[in-house]
Amino acid sequence: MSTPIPSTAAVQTRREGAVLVATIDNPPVNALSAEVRRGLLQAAEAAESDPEVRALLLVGAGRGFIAGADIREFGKPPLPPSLPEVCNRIEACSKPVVAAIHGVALGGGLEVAMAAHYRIALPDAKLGLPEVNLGLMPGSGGTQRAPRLMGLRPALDLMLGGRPIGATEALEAGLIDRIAEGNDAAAAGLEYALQLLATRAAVRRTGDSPLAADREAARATLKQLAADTAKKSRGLFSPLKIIEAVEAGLDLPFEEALRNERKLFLQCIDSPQRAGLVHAFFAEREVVKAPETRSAKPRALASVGVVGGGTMGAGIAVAVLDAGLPVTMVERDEASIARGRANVEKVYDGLVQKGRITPDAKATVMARFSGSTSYADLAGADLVIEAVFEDMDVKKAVFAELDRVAKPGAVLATNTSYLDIDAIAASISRPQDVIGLHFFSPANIMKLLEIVVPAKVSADVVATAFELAKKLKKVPVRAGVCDGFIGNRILAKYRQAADFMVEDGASPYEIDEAVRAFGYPMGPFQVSDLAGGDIGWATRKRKATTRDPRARYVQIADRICERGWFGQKTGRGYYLYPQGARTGTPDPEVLAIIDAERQRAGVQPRRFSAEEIMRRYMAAMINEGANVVREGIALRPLDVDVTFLSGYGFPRYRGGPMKYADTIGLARVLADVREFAQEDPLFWQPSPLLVELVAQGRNFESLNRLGE
Ligand code: 3H9
Repeated sequence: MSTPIPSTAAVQTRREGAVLVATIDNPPVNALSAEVRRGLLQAAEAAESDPEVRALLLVGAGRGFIAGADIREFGKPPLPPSLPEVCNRIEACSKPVVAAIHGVALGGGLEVAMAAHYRIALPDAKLGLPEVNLGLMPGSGGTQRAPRLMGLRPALDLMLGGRPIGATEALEAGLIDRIAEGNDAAAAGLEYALQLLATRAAVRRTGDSPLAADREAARATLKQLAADTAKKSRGLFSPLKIIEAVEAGLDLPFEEALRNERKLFLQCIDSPQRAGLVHAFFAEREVVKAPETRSAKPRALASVGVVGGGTMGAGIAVAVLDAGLPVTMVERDEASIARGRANVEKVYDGLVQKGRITPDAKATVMARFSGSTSYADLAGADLVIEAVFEDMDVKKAVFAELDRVAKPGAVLATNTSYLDIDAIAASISRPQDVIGLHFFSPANIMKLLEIVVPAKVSADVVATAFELAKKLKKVPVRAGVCDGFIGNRILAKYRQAADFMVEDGASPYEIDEAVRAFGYPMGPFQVSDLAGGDIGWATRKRKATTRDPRARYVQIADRICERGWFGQKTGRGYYLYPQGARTGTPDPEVLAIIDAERQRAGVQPRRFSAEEIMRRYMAAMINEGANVVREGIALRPLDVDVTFLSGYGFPRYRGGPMKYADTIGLARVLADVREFAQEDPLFWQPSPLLVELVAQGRNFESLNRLGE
């Protein structure tokens, strides 16, 4: 028998005998909105004041327990009650409180569970404190309660790593008390609560126990961890705050430690890193909602063909195999297909060697792979991805074959990074089926997938490409057809800006250092050495005839390539790589080549500060980003951001180049472009979109929200 008592829409309460069951119901993920917080507070108070209630059970409706604080509320004026207040009220309850967890209990969600007195979880539960991924730290007692339940080191791993753990691990760590079989969290929780009542189990407040048994040992651990984290986290703010909050908890009374945690949490909330990371979180969820994914249904996608077994083709094949789909690879002759198969196998052999997969698992995956020298074997494929040599005639020849053999309705994709996909589509009888799928190398690892949409393609083909990205766990960004699409088109501009700076007096090493200090894992010249200078060289030669004769052209890279110095694979490029070293050392001969080029160009070298290097680098990137948005090549500024976050190593905590531009102010970016234009007005033409936004006092974010 259950007696109905007042509920809010977001937290419904009902009586099950002596147990008050509070169900959090705030789709899609039960985020802790102000209404949920109010509802939880009311439930705790109702449990306390109702003499017939002897225990409180917290459970989530739908897919999971609670996914955390409502991220959309960050940066807005706070609404009462605060989550710490709610958690403290739950913990203070004089009757046992049980949290029954299924699906996710993340961030504030796990903090609610840790404030309860007992925790039970279903086997599918994922428990985590991922705040660090958003530039935050647990702010509702997590830094104090997690170490008390789990021990210092496991709690710090949970908070600093940001990755959730499963139910079994949580049980072993002491984070939960029990695992229940089945799929009904409410029933399991109720049974547990009744058992607790039957055994007269006491209220058990996490905050009552000490944070660490041996404070001196804990202090030493934290000191070491802080030093390691400072090194590893490359300028991130919140990991050190997490350690600081835990350390303070060693000495402070629990309530004061909570107040201190709150103070540090608010510092994180106010940091631009939090704004950048939350922007990245939502932008990554926006990019998948391209118009065609709403207007059309994807076509069937059960088998994939790949044409070409080089590095790119093999990487794509691995990505598709990893998604559980069968792959047929076609190459022009037996030797090439043998090489293609070997390229695929090499990836799995590497994983076997590292102990990441078993030889049996490799065999299972390879059983889905077949190689062929006949296009006819692609007749059954739902999707064929072409990854052959980057040359228009070669690509058109492949597409003529595909047009001949592919079944009606098969999606025909090209992995070109520069070529005109409209021209490829126009060369066959079914342009509506042709799309660009621009993978990044190594294709089985890199997250970004540019989905390049030519004029004649049908909407369901675009929707299929997004479906593929989902299966492959890639981050898809919709791009229009132009030279370089979103990413490489913008890259070409800031790379040029970097080359100009080198000719004007900065060394490649200074530029790389400035770019790394900004938060990138590598600078542009290191990237060039890694990718191979020959690729860019071939592109420059191809474009030489169409280059604007008035445009400034720096020849340093050509001088380096002419010597056969293509980077890591040849042992030297901009850097020296003695005996196959992975990190390069500066090369005096490269500096001499640069000097000679400066003299030839009649340039008087000058010094560049790291700050000026980044001003120019970013101004070139942002200005071209604005052009890409203005021309509709990217749907919105956030699509540019996601492209650079997922494919080009842009520091995530800065949110992407367009978010960064908003952070420093578009007026400042425009002023920079105009200042640099005084030296080179042809290169530094302010983007009309940038000019317009500044004139209207708007930012890029205002364009992200259009159409909502
Ligand atoms: C925190 O808790 C701070 C506290 O310590 C202290 C406070 C004082 N809020 O990812 P999906 C939306 S910090 C608002 O596509 P999935 C999401 O935007 C928080 N909205 O689904 C999307 O909306 P739309 C710590 C949220 O099944 C929809 O839900 N928690 C939130 O692949 C579906 O999401 C986290 O960091 C949220 N917290 O994955 C967890 N979460 O449909 C962040 C999701 O309009 N969330 N949305 O695009 C996740 O990791 C994943 O979303 C989750 C579901 C695993 C939950």
